[in-house]
Amino acid sequence: MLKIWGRTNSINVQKVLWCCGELGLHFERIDAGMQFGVNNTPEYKTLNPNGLVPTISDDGFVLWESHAIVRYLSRKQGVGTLWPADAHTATSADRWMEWYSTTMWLNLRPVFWNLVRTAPEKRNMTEVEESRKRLAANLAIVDAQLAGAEYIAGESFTMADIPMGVAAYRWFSLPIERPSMPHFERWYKRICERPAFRQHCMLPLT
Ligand SMILES: N[C@@H](CCC(=O)N[C@@H](CS)C(=O)NCC(=O)O)C(=O)O
Repeated sequence: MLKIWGRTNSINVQKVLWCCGELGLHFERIDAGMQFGVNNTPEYKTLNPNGLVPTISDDGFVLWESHAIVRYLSRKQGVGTLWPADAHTATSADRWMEWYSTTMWLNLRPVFWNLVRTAPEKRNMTEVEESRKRLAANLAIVDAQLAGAEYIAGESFTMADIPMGVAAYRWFSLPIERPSMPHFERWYKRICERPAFRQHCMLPLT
């Protein structure tokens, strides 16, 4: 049995839930994080010493880090779909996931955190604007990639579309200036048609 710990409004939990939806996996989800607590208990920290969500247990195999979980499930259940069968496409997908974590997320996080999780009078709007500009520059790279491909890693939907999809939902939902990016917008429209994305990711930002 696959167990997933994490609250449904977490961007990192949503990646895992969406991935499960794409793969048609059954799972049990346990609320954890923020108002639910659980993640700071000694029991939880034996599973994930960071005290963060998501964490999974797949028949006793415990794993944390959302991208590692998406890669694991994709490789286990989605070879030829989420996990591309050929090494070049799989590695390219992996590269975009790495780039999301090491580059794009660092710019998205301050925009999201200030505008969603911080009281209006405490928001650092200078940080929001500087991060928004850097994020727009990151997304221009994605837009250029999508000018020559239907999806992030090529002609079909893969695990690489998952982090980009949850980020895109925030980019298009937050009250921020957005330069026109026609290829990125076309791709996002198609992502919004996916039932598992609608179910797990298109939720109010809280
Ligand atoms: N790199 C980790 C980051 C995990 C993380 O920061 N999770 C946040 C939620 S998005 C968290 O657990 N915050 C504490 C809480 O929810 O109480 C991953 O991708 O899984």
